[in-house]
Amino acid sequence: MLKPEIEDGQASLADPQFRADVLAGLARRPRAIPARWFYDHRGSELFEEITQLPEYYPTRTETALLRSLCGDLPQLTGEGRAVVEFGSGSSVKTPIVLECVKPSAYVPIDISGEFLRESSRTLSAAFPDLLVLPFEADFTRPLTLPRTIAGAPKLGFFPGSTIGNLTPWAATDLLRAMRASLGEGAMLLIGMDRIKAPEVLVPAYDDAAGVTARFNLNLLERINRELDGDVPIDAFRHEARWNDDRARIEMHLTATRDAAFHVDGRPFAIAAGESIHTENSHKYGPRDARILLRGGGWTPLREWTDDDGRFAVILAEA
Ligand code: AVI
Repeated sequence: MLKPEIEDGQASLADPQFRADVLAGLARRPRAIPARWFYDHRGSELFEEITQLPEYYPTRTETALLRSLCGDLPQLTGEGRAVVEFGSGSSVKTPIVLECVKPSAYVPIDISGEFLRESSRTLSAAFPDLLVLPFEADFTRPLTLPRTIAGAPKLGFFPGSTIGNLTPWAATDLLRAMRASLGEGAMLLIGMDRIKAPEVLVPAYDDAAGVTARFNLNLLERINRELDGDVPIDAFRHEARWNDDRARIEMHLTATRDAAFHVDGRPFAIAAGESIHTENSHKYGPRDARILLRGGGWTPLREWTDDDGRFAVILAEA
């Protein structure tokens, strides 16, 4: 979870950064709005639904991989590490890693305090003897971690192929920031989605039940609700495109007819066929993933993939 949500009807409480990103994103060409704004309350619910879809292989593939690599992990990481998760750790993946690594402490980092507190409470209940230290912060910048874990070597955990939502440039910066935050002797366990046939990739982002379409279109609903918009949602359709040159799935909201609308009092127009680019999900082949990690200051140590080579979990050291 990346941002706090907002109560229905409280347009005046809109995040100023949301307003700035939407207004700038609609004015520029090509139009683009950062994917972080998908995750209001409804968007988070829809993303949860996406992770259960038959077409969306990443979540179940990575979860199965983590279960199978668990036996190997303690001897690779050693004992007594503090696990630092980049993200609130609300998924089923966190307990799998905590159970096998048996960390000295667990530090989930997230910008949304509400999500962080909720997931930390759940984890504390499941692991009553574990020191859980929720840390509300923007992990895209180097951080000073809580002093309580200053002496312990760290194991960073960044599952879900969330790194793929960043351009390689920004992904490298993030990996470097993580390395700086985790310090000497750190390790990183990271999930990365692999390049594969568009026949598999595109349906994963354009499912038959239309959940991903609702997830994408919810951004327009959020704009109307929070930024006093009158975007005609029925004038847009969800589109998932494989961009082979950049090895990424792109999500777009494509206008099905010419449309004019307002956001925050400002007029905008879009012609039929034009789109608002809303998300990138980069995919990495085995070598690409290793180069990305090395570019971010990490040395890959071990890699696990499923039998079909769809998804990889990589352990790297600083
Ligand atoms: C959160 N992130 C890793 C997801 C992905 O696969 O890029 C977001 C998502 N967008 C549509 N479906 C899933």
